[in-house]
Amino acid sequence: MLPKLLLAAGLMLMGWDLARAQDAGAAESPAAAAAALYQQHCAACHGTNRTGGMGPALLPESLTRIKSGELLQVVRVGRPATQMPGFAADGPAHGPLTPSEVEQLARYVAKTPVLPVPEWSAHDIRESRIVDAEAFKAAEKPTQPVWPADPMNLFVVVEAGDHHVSLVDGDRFEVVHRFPSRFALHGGPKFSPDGRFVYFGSRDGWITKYDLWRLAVVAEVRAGLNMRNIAVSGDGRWLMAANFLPGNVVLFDSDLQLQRVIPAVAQGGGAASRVSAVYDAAPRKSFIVALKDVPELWEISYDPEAAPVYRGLVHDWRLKEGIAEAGQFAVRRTMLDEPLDDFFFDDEYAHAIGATRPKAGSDAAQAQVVNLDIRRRIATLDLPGMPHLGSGIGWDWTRPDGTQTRVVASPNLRDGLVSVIDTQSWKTIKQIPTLGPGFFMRSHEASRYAWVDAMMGPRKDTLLVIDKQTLEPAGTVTAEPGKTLAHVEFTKDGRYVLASLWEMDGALVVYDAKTLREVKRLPMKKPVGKYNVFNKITRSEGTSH
Ligand code: DHE
Repeated sequence: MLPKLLLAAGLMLMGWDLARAQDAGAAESPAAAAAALYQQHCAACHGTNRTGGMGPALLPESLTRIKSGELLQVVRVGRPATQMPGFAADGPAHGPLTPSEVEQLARYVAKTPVLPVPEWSAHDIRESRIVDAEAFKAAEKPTQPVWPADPMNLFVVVEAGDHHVSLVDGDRFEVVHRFPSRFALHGGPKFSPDGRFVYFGSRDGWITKYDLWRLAVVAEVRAGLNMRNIAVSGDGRWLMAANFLPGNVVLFDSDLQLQRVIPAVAQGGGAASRVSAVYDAAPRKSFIVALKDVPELWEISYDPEAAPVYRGLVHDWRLKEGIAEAGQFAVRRTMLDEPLDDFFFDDEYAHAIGATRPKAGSDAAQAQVVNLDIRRRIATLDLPGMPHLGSGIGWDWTRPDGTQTRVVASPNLRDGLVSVIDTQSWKTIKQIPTLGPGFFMRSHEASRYAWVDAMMGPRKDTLLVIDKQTLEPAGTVTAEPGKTLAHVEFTKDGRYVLASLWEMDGALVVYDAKTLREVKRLPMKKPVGKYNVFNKITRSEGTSH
């Protein structure tokens, strides 16, 4: 009895303390007032510590890409077609908040970090997994698409405007199906090797496995609180998620069952890091991981036959000296001079080409070329601005003297140019001026052109088409003057190019890849990325992997 009484008294005191602290806080600072508004109006859906619930996470890390005006508008009037109501008293829903409270709240979620930093443990990951029993059972059986179109020429289009995904028949250019996605998908969705399943990753850490042929969500899991991207192994058996918060990589099987959590910690248990990105290097049977805050590049093999990994120095590995870790899923580290922000590979996956951020006071970024077998940097390229190597593509190129080589090219987030690099000499052979800083670059084996946007500059409405041999501009394409046009993907045969008219009342615009003429337009809500199943699963040289 006594312990119960003590507990009750303790809880009463705690409650009193809390209420007193909140009262004092509310009187003291606008931040405390905003925090109280949050707990009163938002916590039920977005979580008491803002890590998400029925609604998305409201952490500064999750909201960086949302413009402050847009955030304000969502708090004021709500988000159509979702459970998010409008909170402004002067808005259409006549909510409970004054204009200044709406502002306070929007500023609070966008700018105030949650302290202590929220955690997301292996237990949380396991607990978050949701499985649709019927879809899961059906996913194990062979089937045919329930829609009449070529499943290899299907496009998966992410519409950020209202958080939906559209599936588009790449022959007739018609929408086959449209379904709601998790909030704020980011990065390219990844496909199973047969193209039947697609995996989406959201900035909030949710991963969704979707059966494209049966049009059903199979399973979902939350890998972290703020995720960068996901990669699926070439054999389709494994999926790895790269997280900013908490800084780690998380391994799942293809049904999104947790296998292991690997914290992003420097060699020898040193500094912790966020993870820049993870990609599958299928020919190497491994995932390659770049750390954002620690100068290390990791290779994590999913090959059951992978050689053991030895920690520290060993005289002779054949004598099994030192402590060896089983090779599969062990971290094999390449030590770098600088952390890599983003990277991609040459054709053979022998090298990773990664960008470091420009140093304070310097104008130029650096690209490091890392040989993945000898595990060290073999070349450094000085590239202007901020190359977006994750969007890089490669193609065969004939030098002016008639000899052949392979080049890789990268758009630039800060300067209006595309850097073209010879992968034999690791020299920059040309900086092609574009219409402005851009995000994405695409081509196709069957096309002589590469397409690049200028969405970060005043000419955001125009795509530049570059001749891959002459490395000269070959034309431009504008859908609507003043409206952003960006991110293209080719059809399976390379005859057509689909581009995003990146507006709330936007469209998917189809162009003839040779004549550059518009062929068709499909209305969409802020279409972002689009992904052709065949180009993805065959690792077409013109698209991202
Ligand atoms: Fe992305 C892919 C990083 C901002 C839209 N972006 C990627 C990938 C990385 C990355 C590492 C590769 C993931 C993959 O496909 O597996 N992106 C970053 C950033 O560091 C950056 C600059 C800042 C950030 O906040 O993350 C950033 N990205 C954006 C945007 O603002 C974009 C334009 C709009 C949005 O949705 O957030 C955007 N990123 C995309 C898209 C892809 C992408 C559409 C997939 C490209 C593809 O074709 O594969």
